[in-house]
Amino acid sequence: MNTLTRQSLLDFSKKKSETLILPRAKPSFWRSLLGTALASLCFISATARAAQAGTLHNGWNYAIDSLSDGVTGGVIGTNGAFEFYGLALHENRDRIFIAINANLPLTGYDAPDVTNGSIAYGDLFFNFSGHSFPIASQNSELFAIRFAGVNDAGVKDMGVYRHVSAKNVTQINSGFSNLQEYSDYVRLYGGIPSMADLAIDDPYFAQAGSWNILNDIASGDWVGDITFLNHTELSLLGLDFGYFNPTGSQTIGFSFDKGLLPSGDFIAHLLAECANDGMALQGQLAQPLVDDVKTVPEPSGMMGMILFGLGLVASQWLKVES
Ligand SMILES: [Ca+2]
Ligand SMILES: [Ca+2]
Ligand SMILES: [Ca+2]
Repeated sequence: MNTLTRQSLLDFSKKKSETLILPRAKPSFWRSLLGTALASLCFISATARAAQAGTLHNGWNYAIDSLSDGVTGGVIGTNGAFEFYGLALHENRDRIFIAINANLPLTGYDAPDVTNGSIAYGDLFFNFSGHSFPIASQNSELFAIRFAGVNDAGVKDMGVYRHVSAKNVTQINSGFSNLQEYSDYVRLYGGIPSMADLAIDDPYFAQAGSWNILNDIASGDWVGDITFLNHTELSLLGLDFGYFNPTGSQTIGFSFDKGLLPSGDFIAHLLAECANDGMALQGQLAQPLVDDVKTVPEPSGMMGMILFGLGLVASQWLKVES
């Protein structure tokens, strides 16, 4: 038997249901043993690939935000610079890809009277801890990506960070003091405040309080680079924000090595430095595929041995019968 590739493992996985519903009229020793072996392989294959939660389309997991919760002075919604539309994540075996659709340029919104002369994107946080955001920040158990080089993060380099704590920068970016104040303002102007996959008042975030919106990295350990992606590259990867909504003027995309983040359930989120809009994405990152591990006994080898053994038994059996 040829070496069993990942594709043939996946083919076995697809055939699992067929194997289980074979006609039972003539159950044979061969068939039942082969079925057991196939079911075992399917189990290996299925457990090696974790399912993603969320709104899936073309292999991307999307968080689609309200289109009437971006605050640009007295303007609420898509006519303003701060409207965020959506956040999306795609993964393959080696890389994680992030895409953001919004009206806010990567260089931020020019504002000479605030720190660094612009109100930019805050950092993109990933929380795998199961704790609320303030607790995970306090414990420095966040991961984060600094992709907006002009923002007011407490770390200098762009890229992926771990052991991250977060800080408030709304106070130095003409922003809201707390999330409750933001959502009250949006509602006052007729908008619908949302954090995309999470409700605006989800207890994952602190609501009331003074300058407690934590939206930039305070500190963390840099672990790797990000690579920006242009529109063509994003389209080739299947990105399609237009499937859900009209889209904003800016699409920002980047990728990084998958090994820089853990696997499992996460909440990711992003806020403008003024907290004039924000969005959260819930999802799950997959475990590495089983054929990445070459040192364990190969299923193909096991299958070959089983089939060879069965052939010997059958030939002896046929000799006895004849
Ligand atoms: Ca929005
Ligand atoms: Ca700023
Ligand atoms: Ca929002």
